[in-house]
Amino acid sequence: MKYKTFVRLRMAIILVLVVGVLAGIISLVSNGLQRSVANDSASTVAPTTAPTEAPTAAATPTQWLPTVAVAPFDEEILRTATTASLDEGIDDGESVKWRKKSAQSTVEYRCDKAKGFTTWNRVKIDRDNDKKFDEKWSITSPTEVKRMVSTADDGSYDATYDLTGATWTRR
Ligand SMILES: [Ca+2]
Repeated sequence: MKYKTFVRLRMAIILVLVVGVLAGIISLVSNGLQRSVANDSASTVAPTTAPTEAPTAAATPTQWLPTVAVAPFDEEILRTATTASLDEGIDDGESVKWRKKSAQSTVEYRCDKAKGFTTWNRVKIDRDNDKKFDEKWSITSPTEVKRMVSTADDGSYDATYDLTGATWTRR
């Protein structure tokens, strides 16, 4: 190696070392400053981690278990069926029909006068307004109710429940 080259190399190494040391000092000083600033404002700094977003709950499939609690909507229907006047409906001589439609569902109450009933004795419920009744209820008395369910909402009533207190019990 020529002496000139050696000198250049040595100078380069020294330069790199000096720059490195300077850079180190600068970074230490600035870190120290930042830390003291951070300490001063630590109490006001909000956590930066965003709360983990809960996975979107999929629509809970209706579970047609051996027993199903009487839902508030069911209670409302039972209450209406056992207390509402027949004057609410349209009398065709044979039966009285009363259709209550909301944005979510349609409930159809019937009183089969020709069969001797004087109160709403049948209810048909379309829970999703797809024009197919999900359920058909037969109400013999406020405590004696048979509930037939089309679990697939396809017009086939494949599950039957009886009202037992605050519970539907599957047959
Ligand atoms: Ca339906």
